[in-house]
Amino acid sequence: MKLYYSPASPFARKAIVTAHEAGIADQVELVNIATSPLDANPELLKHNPLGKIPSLALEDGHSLFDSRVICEYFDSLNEGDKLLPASGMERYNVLVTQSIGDGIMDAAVASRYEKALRPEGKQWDGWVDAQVEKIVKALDTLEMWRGARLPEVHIGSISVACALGYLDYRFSDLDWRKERPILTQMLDTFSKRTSMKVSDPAKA
Ligand SMILES: N[C@@H](CCC(=O)N[C@@H](CS)C(=O)NCC(=O)O)C(=O)O
Repeated sequence: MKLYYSPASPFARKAIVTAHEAGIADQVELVNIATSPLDANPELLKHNPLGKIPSLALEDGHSLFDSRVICEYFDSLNEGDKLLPASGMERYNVLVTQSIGDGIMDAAVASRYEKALRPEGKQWDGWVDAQVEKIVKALDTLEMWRGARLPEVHIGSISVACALGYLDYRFSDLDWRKERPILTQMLDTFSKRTSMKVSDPAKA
């Protein structure tokens, strides 16, 4: 199967990290592709009408997209400990942790597009500030919420680790580690994992 990705995309990183943690990375061929909301890559559009990465092309011709779907598919192939618990509150805690991680990435990517893609005279600082506010509130919630079980490896903590990595990569002036020792410790520990090392956007 082929995973369309870009090294800078935190959602694509989440899929790559999950493939490694699920023990199936050797089954995934990475295809580095450039795309943008204003100029979708034609090759990518064959697999995802939304033109977004990550997108996964399966051998049988089916395509899967949205990092949540791709990560769940990778976990279905996982023969070790599952990254998404099968049922109960454990499952929903992991899923909502993933939602917070994905939400941080959504807000961060939206801010990045506002600054990098929108013509200067049309940029709206108030809108960017509102996205940053979402990020800050989400980080504060994760710092306090023990239900997120951040030291463990699951689809939720993978999403959060990729979100924090993206903040380091694109939003270093946010200083997110300040007064957030639990998240700081979490990313320090996560960053030592092979899955995170091989997908580090700063080393691409
Ligand atoms: N909900 C999607 C979001 C993916 C996403 O926004 N990817 C960005 C790159 S980080 C993208 O492909 N942007 C191009 C576009 O919006 O057209 C997921 O979880 O995979």
